[in-house]
Amino acid sequence: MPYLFLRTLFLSPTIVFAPAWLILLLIVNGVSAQTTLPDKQSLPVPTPQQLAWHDTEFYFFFHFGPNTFTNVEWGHGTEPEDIFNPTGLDCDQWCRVAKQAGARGVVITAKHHDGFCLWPSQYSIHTVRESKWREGKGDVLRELSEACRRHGLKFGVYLSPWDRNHPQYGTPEYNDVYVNTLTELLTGYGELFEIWWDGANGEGPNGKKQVYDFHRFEQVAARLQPNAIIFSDIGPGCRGVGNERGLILSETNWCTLDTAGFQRGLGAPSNDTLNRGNENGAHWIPAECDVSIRPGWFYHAEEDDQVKTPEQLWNIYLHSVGRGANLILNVPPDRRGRIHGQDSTALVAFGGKLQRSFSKNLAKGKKVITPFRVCAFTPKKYRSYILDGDRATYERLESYSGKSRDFVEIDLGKKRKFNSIVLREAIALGQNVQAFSIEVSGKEGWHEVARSTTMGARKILRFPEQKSRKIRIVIHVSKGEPALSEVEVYKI
Ligand code: FUL
Repeated sequence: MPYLFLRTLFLSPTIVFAPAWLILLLIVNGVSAQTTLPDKQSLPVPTPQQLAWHDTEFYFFFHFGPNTFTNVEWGHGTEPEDIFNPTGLDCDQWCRVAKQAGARGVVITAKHHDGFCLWPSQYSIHTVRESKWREGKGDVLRELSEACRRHGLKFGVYLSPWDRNHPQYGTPEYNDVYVNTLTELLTGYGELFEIWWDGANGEGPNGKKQVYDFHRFEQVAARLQPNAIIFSDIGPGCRGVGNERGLILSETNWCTLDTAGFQRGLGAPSNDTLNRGNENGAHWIPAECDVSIRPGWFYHAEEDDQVKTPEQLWNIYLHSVGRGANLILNVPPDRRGRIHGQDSTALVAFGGKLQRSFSKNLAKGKKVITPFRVCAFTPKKYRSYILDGDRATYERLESYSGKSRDFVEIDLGKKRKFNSIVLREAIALGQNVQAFSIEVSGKEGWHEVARSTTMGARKILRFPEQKSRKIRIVIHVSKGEPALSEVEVYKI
């Protein structure tokens, strides 16, 4: 039997979701859905929270704080609080730009290395409360989290462990301070989708470095925001990619990573390993690509003419989201507390390109042709779960032998022009595909138009324009039975 349908991504053994003809087929073949479920115990799989995070795909990063006003990237922690004084903070404008760019969430630097808190923390005297801004009554996190809710964006926080201001930094008590500030963030601003931990570990005001109690921080986060994904070099929720250019550098991107013996910061795996992941890594720790729309992370007026163009952003998107990673794009608000016109113009154009590119899926609702007939009950053509536009359904290529060229064939109904394919592996079952190609039927038979290694959460493949009715996704090497949740075909 070449394919088995299961409507659910979780490994439920139930067959109540299967179509009636399939149930009949299973009975006739003497196969139960239960016995055909994959034996994936040894393959790492994402948690439901990580699956939701994969779906978030692209979100904004906001670096905002005293550095915005002092024109530096790393504040010293000695800046007077009054320096922080945005003249027209407008978090709704940030969210509008994020939405128009196609982002699904935002993460803000609640506290950067200078220790200044964008909320009135009880555990610091270096906060918005000590500034003149809004007469010390302001709270950037409150305004942004509420704006996110209004605009349907997910909300997350960056809380730098390195703190160049706090007098207790460098002592064991600082870990309590960090836990307390983390607790304020995790309990005061609604549901968070991501918590961002920077690996930087420099000296504090007393010249000492801190030994961070990350284990305790993780426990607090898991208890207070169980749905939040923790970013750091080595997770546990998602990993950095070893560069701050927003790129997965090769075709290969495994969502799995080995972390034993590694630490955050200087003790992290090599940049190459972070970029590609470990093919047989023990943990599901997928890649998140971070990059700024400007050369710096914070706003600097002299960089107004160095904002990335829509084309550059598109290229970054193809090399991050298009290679199975998530993209966190930094868009630093200016001294007014607004996104500068140069940035918003580029972002709106990029968002339009994104929207247009993926609006007409030529394969949606079309037919998959089974490579061979199984029995009298299998329709030769059937409506497929990989073409239904629903990422929660999938099909497994059960005939996969590990040796032969097993493929899925798609019939677009009539000849169409296309130049891009988007594939989604059913990663809830783990990441299996190691090598695959795309073939298109032409006058002289089938010819290859693209070839790649891993597939993962999302793979965008571009190739010269084709005009054809039929497409094959050929699996060359896979750890186990390949399972696809979506195949989309576009003319971009
Ligand atoms: C780095 C920090 O040192 C930068 O200032 C920035 O926040 C970037 C996202 O992470 O490690």
